[in-house]
Amino acid sequence: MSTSARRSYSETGRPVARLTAGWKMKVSQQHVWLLLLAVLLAGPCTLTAQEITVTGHVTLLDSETHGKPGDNSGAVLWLTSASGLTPTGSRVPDVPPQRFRLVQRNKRFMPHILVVPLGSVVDFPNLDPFFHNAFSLFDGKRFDLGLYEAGTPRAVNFNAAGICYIFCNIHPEMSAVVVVVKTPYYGVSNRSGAVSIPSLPPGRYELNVWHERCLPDTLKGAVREVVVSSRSSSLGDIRLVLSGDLLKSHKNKYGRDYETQSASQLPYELR
Ligand SMILES: [Cu+2]
Repeated sequence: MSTSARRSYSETGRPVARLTAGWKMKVSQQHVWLLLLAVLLAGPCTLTAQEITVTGHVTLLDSETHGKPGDNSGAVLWLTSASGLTPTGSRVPDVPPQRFRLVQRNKRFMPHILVVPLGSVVDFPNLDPFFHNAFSLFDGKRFDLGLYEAGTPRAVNFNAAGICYIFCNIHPEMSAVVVVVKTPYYGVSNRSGAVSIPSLPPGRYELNVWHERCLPDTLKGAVREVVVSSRSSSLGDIRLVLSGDLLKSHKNKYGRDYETQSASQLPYELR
């Protein structure tokens, strides 16, 4: 409060009580703001103390490697609760809308495997000096981005949960998988097989697993309930039997075999 304000109040004869009340109000408002600030600052600390990072290990059993240690990457693990509530009764937190990139470069989709929370948008920039296509028509979100060249914006909103196999209608060797999950709790195994899923509230969850070379029955058999607590944060070793390369035998977007590459490429190449 300014000096002039103080003077004008004292000149009218009523001001002292009002001034005092005003100050009291200001002081109590300050207390409220300080309390709010303290709660805001303390909140995340309290939550963090209850959140657990779950770890696990994936072993991919491939008959081609004859039991030798191989590449254990690309297995997707996610933890869900069917009720939409966390096992402690609070609502599963909404994952804010996120944006991802699945790039087309050197006739490859990169990354080959992408996990996104439901509702995420993925950009598909073409970074090659010739046309590409991206389509997904067999499972999960279905779309066909048509033929397009570098600099043409193309994006897809993945608003349906599931496994989305993505191919290019010109280049049969191009493939990617977008795994759309309805949970913020997911992770992907690295080459050594390690998986880490951060920030889980303690409780019971359903563990789901996916790998592009696993048959549906193998994946169904891997589903199990897990208990997450400060004393139980390991998923242990998850062993998955691999089949042949299921993506290699895919069809084009018309459900037919691809034509020979040289013939199919000619109309679209710019160089
Ligand atoms: Cu292509």
